[in-house]
Amino acid sequence: MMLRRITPADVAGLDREPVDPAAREVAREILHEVRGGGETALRAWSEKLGDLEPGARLFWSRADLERARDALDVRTRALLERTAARIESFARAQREALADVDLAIPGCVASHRFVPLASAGCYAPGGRHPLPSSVLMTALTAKVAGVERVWVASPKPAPATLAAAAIAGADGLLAAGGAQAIAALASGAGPLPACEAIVGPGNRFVTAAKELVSSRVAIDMLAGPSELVVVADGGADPACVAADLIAQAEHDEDALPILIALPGCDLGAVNDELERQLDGLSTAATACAAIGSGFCVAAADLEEAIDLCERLAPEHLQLCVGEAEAVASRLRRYGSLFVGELAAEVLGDYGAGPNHVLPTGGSARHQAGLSVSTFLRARTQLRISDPKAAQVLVDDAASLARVEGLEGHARAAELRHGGGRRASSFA
Ligand code: HSO
Ligand code: ZN
Repeated sequence: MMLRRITPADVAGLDREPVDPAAREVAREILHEVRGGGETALRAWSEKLGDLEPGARLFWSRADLERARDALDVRTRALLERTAARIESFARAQREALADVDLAIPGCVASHRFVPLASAGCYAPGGRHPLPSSVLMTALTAKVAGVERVWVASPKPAPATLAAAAIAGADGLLAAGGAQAIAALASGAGPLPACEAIVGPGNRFVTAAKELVSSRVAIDMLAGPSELVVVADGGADPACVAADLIAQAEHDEDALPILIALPGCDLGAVNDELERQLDGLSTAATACAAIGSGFCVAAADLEEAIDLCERLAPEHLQLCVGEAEAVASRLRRYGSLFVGELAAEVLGDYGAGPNHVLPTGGSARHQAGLSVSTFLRARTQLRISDPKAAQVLVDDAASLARVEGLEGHARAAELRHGGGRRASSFA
């Protein structure tokens, strides 16, 4: 297995279309039916698509989830709890960094307050590789942001997924997947409330459905297959470089592993390591398919490597270079940056702290990954503290209103001259 070599000139932006048009049409029909038919339509679609055995449980209550958590083997439970604690600490620090504002300007206080959304639906894929880590990343972050009702949706949930939902403090779990799960999260069904935000990665039907509901609810992003760019110099360990590329590649046949090789990086050794490490790996078939569409590009120097990274704006960016901090300080466009060979991307996947739900397909140019901000909205407020001091504001508003030809605005402002009718209450 060898990474295809391309030249720096051949590197286009990642810009992959996040939504497949065919999936969008399927999702549109399912959304329409579940929105109209509620729980019955949701169950029917889940059974038809093989996500739910006839008559099986569709909704797991908080108490059900806690029972699943208590039934989990102690080691896995402790592992999930330790991981949750790290993700939670990071999310709390993020929340505390978002301060409310009260700005005093003459006669007036302008404020903003961070207000959490009321409800959130957190999707986590099921299938061959259920991702309890993604349940922790999304549901815990929503709870730390202050979202009152948090539901997880995941088809055929594994015991660890149910336990992770309990550990994250989720209020319930919908055992459904695909567009029908997104439809139910957006519209509500049975005990599941209509959610104000829907987050988390999923397959192309999930992504298409998220796009379709995004005019009614907040979404985190339209996530595509995972991608990783490794920048490696002559000192990089070929075994680490290959292992990092394989770790992303094993997610999905469409995942995209990319190597930017600086002078001195031993490409032959990296390819040998790919070969060696893929041999006998349980996920080799998927990883090989992804590595087949990945590529390697030799950068003439650090400047060119930085330029390539900025052009790609990848989801994950791993720096296996000697002067990692210096390079890090020059990079802007990435979902999450892993500074130095020891800061392996998989440590981020599994809850070192920063979230692993990240923008893909080059959207890191304009978008951030999931964080407490995904579940918060800054709402602004205005107060007049001293009507006399606020006179300039009143006069300017009236004047600007007349510049715009909006006489009604001008009069509404001027009625506040000197504090308006309630002037005495300011005395
Ligand atoms: N690399 C994935 C997250 C993940 N990896 C979950 C393992 N489990 C997207 O950041
Ligand atoms: Zn991963």
